Amino acid sequence: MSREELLELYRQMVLIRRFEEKSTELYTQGKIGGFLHLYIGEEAIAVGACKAMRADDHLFTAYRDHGWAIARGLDPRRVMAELLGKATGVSGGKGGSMHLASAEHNYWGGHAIVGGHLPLATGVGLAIRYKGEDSAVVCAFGEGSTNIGYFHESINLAAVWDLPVVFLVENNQYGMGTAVERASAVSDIFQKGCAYDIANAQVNGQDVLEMYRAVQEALDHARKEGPFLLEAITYRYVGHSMGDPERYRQKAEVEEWRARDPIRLFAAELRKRGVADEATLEEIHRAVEDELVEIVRFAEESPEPDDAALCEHVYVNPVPHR
Ligand SMILES: Cc1ncc(C[n+]2csc(CCOP(=O)(O)OP(=O)(O)O)c2C)c(N)n1
Repeated sequence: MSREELLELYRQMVLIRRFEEKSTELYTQGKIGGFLHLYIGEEAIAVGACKAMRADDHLFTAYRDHGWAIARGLDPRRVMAELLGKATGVSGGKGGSMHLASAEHNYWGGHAIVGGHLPLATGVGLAIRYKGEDSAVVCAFGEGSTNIGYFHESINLAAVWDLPVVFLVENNQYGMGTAVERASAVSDIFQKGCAYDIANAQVNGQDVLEMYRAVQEALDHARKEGPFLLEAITYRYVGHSMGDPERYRQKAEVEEWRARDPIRLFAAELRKRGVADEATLEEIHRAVEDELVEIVRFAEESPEPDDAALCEHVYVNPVPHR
């Protein structure tokens, strides 16, 4: 990877981190309604995975989706506008935080129902095989979702039909307030792939370059052979969503993971490789701050959707043939 590409990965991670911190502020000020699930601590996964994806590949995610949208190349101003329920938002201001999507980017959401998007991702995998195309699907979800029927049905069919789907588990150790060992009989989630005889692996989700390599290999396998179950080990530093009192874990545990912060680790790696010195990294942080001001200004100054928009996008007529 070139110096520019490495620095771009760093910039994206910093932007996602600051975007999330800013969202917390706006939520506290009552400018964002509904739920808000933050991605702080998990940035290396989306950034590494999206770097490995091609433009014609497809992406599905759960509700912890702001970082994914930004990494996939959606305009961060329009992502923020969506959080604020504005007409300029990526989903017209009607989806909100959990329902980001963009057909232009082959990004099919942002899903609130735990595990609900896995069968949809499998369906897109089937469409790809049916049409004889060479693209693939990345479907990201939390470890809690692997205890749900959708997970087993989707992996089973993807295996039976050799579908090009990478099932990417973001194991951040907790499903709401429940630790993975308390909810999942097998807590090394990648091993669940063995039950369906599909390729599987575990990767350090705090390391953006490892993520990039692992997803690249998984996508390569998916295109040629069929599904892959990849488990990224990570941690979320903040609550499940805003308002989570976090009584289920010790502060020391959070601090221990903060020492393995994906942004700090990557900064150290860039310095070690001689790719960037302190001044270069600081400049990236400064540029992100400027961008953030513009992101928030755009979102705040955008209009609300008008009343007629409520009736749009309910039915598709005529049904498009893609
Ligand atoms: C079918 C369904 N059941 C329950 C919920 C409530 N719920 C929302 S998030 C969540 C935890 C999911 O945890 P995980 O899949 O590990 O994702 P994470 O939040 O850790 O990213 C639950 C149970 C839901 N949204 N959908």
